[in-house]
Amino acid sequence: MIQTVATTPYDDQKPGTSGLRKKVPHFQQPNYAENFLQAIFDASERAPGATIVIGGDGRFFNADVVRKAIRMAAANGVGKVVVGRDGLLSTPAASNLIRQRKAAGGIILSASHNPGGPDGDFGIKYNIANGGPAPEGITDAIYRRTREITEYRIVDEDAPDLGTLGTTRLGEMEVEIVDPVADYAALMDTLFDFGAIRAAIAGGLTLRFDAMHAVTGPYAHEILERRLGAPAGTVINGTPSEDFGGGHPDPNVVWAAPLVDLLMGPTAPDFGAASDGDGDRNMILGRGIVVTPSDSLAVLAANAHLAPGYARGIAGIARSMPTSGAADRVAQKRGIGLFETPTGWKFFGNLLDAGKVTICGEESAGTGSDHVREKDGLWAVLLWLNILAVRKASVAEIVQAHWREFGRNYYQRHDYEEVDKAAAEGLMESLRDRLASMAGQRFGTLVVSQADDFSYRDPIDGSVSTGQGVRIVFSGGSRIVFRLSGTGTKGATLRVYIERYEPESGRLDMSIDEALGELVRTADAIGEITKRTGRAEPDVRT
Ligand code: G16
Repeated sequence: MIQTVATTPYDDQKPGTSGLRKKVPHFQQPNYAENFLQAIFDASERAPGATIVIGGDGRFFNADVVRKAIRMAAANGVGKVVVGRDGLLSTPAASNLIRQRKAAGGIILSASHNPGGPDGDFGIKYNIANGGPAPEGITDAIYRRTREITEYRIVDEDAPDLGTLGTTRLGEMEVEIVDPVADYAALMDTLFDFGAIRAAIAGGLTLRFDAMHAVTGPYAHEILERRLGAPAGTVINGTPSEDFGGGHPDPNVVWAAPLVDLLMGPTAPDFGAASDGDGDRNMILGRGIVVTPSDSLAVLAANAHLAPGYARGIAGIARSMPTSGAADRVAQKRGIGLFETPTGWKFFGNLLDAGKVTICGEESAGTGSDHVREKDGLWAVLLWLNILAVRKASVAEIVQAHWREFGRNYYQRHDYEEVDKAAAEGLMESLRDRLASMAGQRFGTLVVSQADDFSYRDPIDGSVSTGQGVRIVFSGGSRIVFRLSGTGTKGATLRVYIERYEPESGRLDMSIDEALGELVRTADAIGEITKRTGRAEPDVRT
């Protein structure tokens, strides 16, 4: 029986860079999750009887909200829901299922790389029929709906057991519980030369994959160990846990430090990788080297044709604005298009749908292609493995050869977390106020050549997104970018992105401090970071 439950709006349900993310206790307020879910059902378009995909990264509160979403879907005219067993679906696997099942959309429950548990973070995101995150027009409509909502609809029957595969009914709606891994693993098999990778592993290529107690564990066990023959133990922290083993499922040098230590140490395997809470981010390492996400994007774009799924070459590359220009050099040399978008995977969707780009990437550890409409951590791992298997060179040799051919974009991101919101906003506002007068100003040896606040006009649908980050470019091409994160759940996170391009063959092996030291000092001088935030050092450097 359908129940209509009276509710009152919350005023803070505006989706950020990637859906609505808040602390778990915040989400547990009466009707908080229900209001947002109802707003999704109300604001998104779907034909009567349409299919919806539902799943999440397994964090605390995931199964509760999966069950709620199923019961609300049944009360909102959805014809069928496809749900990952135990409520689990990695974000790229959800994107794939939406596409495979021709679903009208999907509800993905995740706060990505943010910590989980009863006091951790939770999130709800809506993806559209192409499998990608809803564009701003739809997230704005969802937000507007949350401001005026007066009731939500839910059936009073319980949701079926999430652990049992197969199809049942809930009211008028079909509920299909699927193996979360099967379709995704089959897709990977079509893109990569599993035979070549298996042969390389059998021939001695060693690897380690850290699933960080998050959703990619079952995917990595199936693909890396069972299908590609990597020995048991290759996948570590491979059982999803509700609080990610008490850690941050964030694949970077801070939160995946044990993996980094292993790859830098005397018993290092040839290849190391990690993924995040919902499986869309990746970190790539080789023996003695951490590959920055921006370099990884450039190397993958330059070598993708070595994998069967991309043998005909790639149409173009897209990167988010703060991502380094390393991929631009590949696009330029190969004569293919390069698109610079605001931060957020949702901005790649139109370009991918229009066939303008094949590979996309972001400095925030995201890379992916037109096989789905989300970034995809294991996809990046498998493309790297395919390249290693074909080129028979080490990760370090491949990266160094890449720098020799294209030059090196030295790059670092500095994060100042949980900064006072007003102070962070004041810092950005002050920068914006000074933009017009900045060109020509000298800081040490650096002279500003251009300064602006990035705005983007989508070349496909003409939509415009303004205020996407302050860019200060110096003569010679070095640059500093300032922006506030759209994924934090407490205070504000200031991100400062620092980049220097170096084409000289004798200068490809500088330390990061040597290459970027002056720019880092200049970022503080221009942004007045220490003065305004009270922070002398960033919390995280990636
Ligand atoms: C999300 C978005 C990415 C974005 C990242 C960081 O990733 O999908 O496109 O780059 O957040 O965004 P921000 O700098 O605003 O915090 P994820 O993995 O958190 O879903």
